Amino acid sequence: MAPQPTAADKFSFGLWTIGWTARDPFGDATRAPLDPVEAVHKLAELGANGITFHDDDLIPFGSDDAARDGHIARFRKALEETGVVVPMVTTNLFTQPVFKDGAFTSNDRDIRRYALRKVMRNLDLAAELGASTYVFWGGREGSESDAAKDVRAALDRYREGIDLLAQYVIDRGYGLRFAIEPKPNEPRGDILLPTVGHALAFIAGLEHSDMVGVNPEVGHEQMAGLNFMHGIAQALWAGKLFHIDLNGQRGIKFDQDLVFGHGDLLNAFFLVDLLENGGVGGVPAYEGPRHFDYKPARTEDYSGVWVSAAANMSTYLLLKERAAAFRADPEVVEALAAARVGELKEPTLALGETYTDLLADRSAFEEFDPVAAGERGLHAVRLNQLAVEHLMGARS
Ligand SMILES: [Mn+2]
Repeated sequence: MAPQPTAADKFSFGLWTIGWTARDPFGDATRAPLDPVEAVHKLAELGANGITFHDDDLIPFGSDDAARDGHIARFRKALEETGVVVPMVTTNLFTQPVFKDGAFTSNDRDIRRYALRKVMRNLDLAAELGASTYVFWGGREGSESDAAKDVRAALDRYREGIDLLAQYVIDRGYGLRFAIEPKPNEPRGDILLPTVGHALAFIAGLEHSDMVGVNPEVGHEQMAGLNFMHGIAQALWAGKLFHIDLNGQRGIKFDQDLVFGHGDLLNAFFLVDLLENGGVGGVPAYEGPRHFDYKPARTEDYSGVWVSAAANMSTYLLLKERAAAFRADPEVVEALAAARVGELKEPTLALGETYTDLLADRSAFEEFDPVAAGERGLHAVRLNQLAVEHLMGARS
């Protein structure tokens, strides 16, 4: 029996996920457009508590002010009726032809100025709706031709754009934090800030770096062949996990946006274990929304869309249950000790010890037997198998 989500689980979905009409590069839409009002009501019924959107998901591109106000009013009413919240908002800087060479990093300066204005207008709306996080996915910030993009100049313009928008948010008192979403490629041949690591390095050089973090997406890191749980751990270590996009991906190929857990299930298990049990004393390491950025498969009609939306949440909750059982299992506790996992938390030098003391410590070198130490087993595979057995429900 799949566990039922509640608002306390903080599950949220992008309007563009459940609302994807399944148009892909090779085929037309297989589903009719979804009314955002229906999306809000349906998500509330399923137990999600948040909905997120790009400006153009809610307000069709090119709408005049009256139409824009109408779309926002209907959406707000649905939020009020259901109690669904808007934890995060983002900007579409990729669909329209104007952004074919990027937004903040387009070679065309007029387009860069237009992109900033498009974001500023949507920041006003994000603040109005009570969002706390604003995501930047620069899907078109990149190139296919290495000759056609000065990458260092593009990074200067990227920084200029984020610095300006951060200043705008500060001056308006919006209280929003920014989260940059890395992706290695697709739709561009190569995208700037391709991984969590690249984004963290970029953020360190920003004027208001304190208010900028990352929004890593499972599939985006896995498209680069990386271990997503490791990326999340480093983002947490840096204090920069401001938001997360959960989905599934099977290896290095196009961006699949599968249901969470429908790709690398074992990595998803360790991810949920980290998020839910990775804080000091086994409390959650991350308190923000558990946001799903997936696409219901093109094979699905709307009943399948809602089954897949529910699947994301129940998979997360099942993994959370399994991870709790893993942590509570005395055999796992013993295996963790045998693998000396906890010992890594102990600083390598004692409190107050200096390198002079280390040099004087004969047991650290002269009397140390590196051959014997190299022969000691780590028992890591046994620990991993215990995790697999818990994941498969073979242990309770
Ligand atoms: Mn995403």
